[in-house]
Amino acid sequence: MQDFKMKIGANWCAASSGAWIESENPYTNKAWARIPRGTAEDARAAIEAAHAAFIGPWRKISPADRGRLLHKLAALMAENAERLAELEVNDTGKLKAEMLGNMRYLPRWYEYYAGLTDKIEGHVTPIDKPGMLHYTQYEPLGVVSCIVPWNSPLLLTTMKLAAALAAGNTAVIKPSEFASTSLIAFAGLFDEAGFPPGVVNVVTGFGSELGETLTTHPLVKRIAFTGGEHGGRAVATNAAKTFKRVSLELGGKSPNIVFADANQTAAVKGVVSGIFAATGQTCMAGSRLIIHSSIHDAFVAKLVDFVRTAKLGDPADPQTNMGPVATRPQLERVMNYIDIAKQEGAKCVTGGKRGEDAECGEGWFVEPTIFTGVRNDMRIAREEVFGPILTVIPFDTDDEAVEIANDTPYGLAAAFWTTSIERAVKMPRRLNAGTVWVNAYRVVSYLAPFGGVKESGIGRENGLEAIKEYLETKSVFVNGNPDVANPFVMG
Ligand code: TXE
Repeated sequence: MQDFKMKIGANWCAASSGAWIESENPYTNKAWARIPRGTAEDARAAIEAAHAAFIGPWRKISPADRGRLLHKLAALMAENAERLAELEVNDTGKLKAEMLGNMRYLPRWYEYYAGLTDKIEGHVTPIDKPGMLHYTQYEPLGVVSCIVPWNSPLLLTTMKLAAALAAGNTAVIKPSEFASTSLIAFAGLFDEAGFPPGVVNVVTGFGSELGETLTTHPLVKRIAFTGGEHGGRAVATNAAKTFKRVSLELGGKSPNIVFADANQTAAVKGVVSGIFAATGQTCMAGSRLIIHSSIHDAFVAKLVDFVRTAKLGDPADPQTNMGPVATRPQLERVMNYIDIAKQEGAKCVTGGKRGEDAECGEGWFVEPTIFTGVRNDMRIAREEVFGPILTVIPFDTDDEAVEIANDTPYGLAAAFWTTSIERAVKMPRRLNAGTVWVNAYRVVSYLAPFGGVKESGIGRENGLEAIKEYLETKSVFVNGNPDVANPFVMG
């Protein structure tokens, strides 16, 4: 059993209460590490350390030097990719091959935003007041609380932190109680890169015990949250009470539409990876296959054949196609939804059980599961399962496909498969989602804005515009004639 400590300012610390939480490995079904069960007092200490760094050493570092530090961090992440991937595999059961790819790609975020640090330029306004100069300047906000879930700790943190730091803010990261170790190891890289202590802090523990402080403390100026609806609502309420800026990246029930003219071989692969990658535990999972009725039976048959070849087992084995579900509560939730779907009258055409292959051992496996005969008003089509369950819903006309796709409280992502150029051009506008993929699924880039509409969230991460989410615009008026006081007062 390994112990991992929190990072508060220059110190590595246990919780002030002395309590620990055991981190379980979903493949072995055994606790493998301990993380501190941080308290509100620890959260306050981390916020104060972040604030001290913000008003102290971090502010004194020039934007270009801030960029150099971020480049060093990116290089260290690349060097440590293997170790960081292993930690996430231990905590989440995600495939090592996928995590390694992930870790090797994440440094790009820091490199990209490093390049922006010295390009955050205000402008001179052609102001309508003679003799007066007006300009804008962008300033960092202060301490940012980054609250992230268990499914992709480092990726989802990076999507917030790289822009936040490049803009000149400092941060307190609160990982999920189920998956904290990679972020603790990551915090160590900031010391190695030469960041001043306190720029990045990590406090671990339960949302119910730390969340209130991290979202209401007066020194926190911005909250960046990814997680479930319940936590998201609590965070948004606290942000409103204390007028903090907030972004929320919440769940989804994303449609993956296959038109009759699609390349079916490509679409089958896209549908499978859209829902079963990461064992269905991604916010953008394509959990509703909306398929033209003329190809329904043949396409479902191909899907089932493909899915049945999936090898479940050790996430570290390169031959494994699907790992376990990441947490015990999640396992119960997924199995419960399988029962709900059956009770609602959906037909399970493959899967529907705990993984029983010899390679599954004691792990928390669920077979990749496909339900046909699903209507869009069933719970299995409306509620986010966050597991390896695909629902199949037929349609006849393009209008009907759009109506079904948009008939959901969520709006994170949508995809469609077609060889028609007309559809490729027209459909993205008609789909209510923050991201639309055409003949693709699950493509993410540090360059491409990501976020949801409707109950999938507020705000955008990644790309050029995300840096503005971490900046305040200051408007400066300079009266060029100091002898004439307030010549243009309004109101
Ligand atoms: O998320 P939580 P959970 C979905 C998925 C899953 C459900 C619940 O359907 O079954 O959400 O997952 C912290 N104030 N997604 O319970 O609780 C918490 O400690 C402040 C979607 O794991 O939202 C953790 O660090 N913070 C999803 C983080 O919020 C609070 C990813 C996320 O945990 C808090 C994961 C509070 N009141 C699950 N309550 C996605 N969109 O990617 C909790 N937290």
